[in-house]
Amino acid sequence: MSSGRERRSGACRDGIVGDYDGDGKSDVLWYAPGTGSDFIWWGASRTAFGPGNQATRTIDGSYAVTSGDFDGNNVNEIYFYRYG
Ligand SMILES: [Ca+2]
Ligand SMILES: [Ca+2]
Repeated sequence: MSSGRERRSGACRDGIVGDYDGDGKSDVLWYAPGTGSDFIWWGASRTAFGPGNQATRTIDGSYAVTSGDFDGNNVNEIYFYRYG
């Protein structure tokens, strides 16, 4: 797994890589702590990877985020953790 950070539309987002739909291609969750918009870029072998192939998600709140296959079914889950 790797991660990165980007700034778009005024929100700073963390990119969390994982295969969230289990198709064998890596996807990226772009998560903005707080109320900024969040979305997933779906990995694809024959179409453009990026904003043209994305789904919007609403994750309000500020969390530490990571991903992994925590139950061993070859699909990554996203783990949100709030300190305190
Ligand atoms: Ca995938
Ligand atoms: Ca899993």
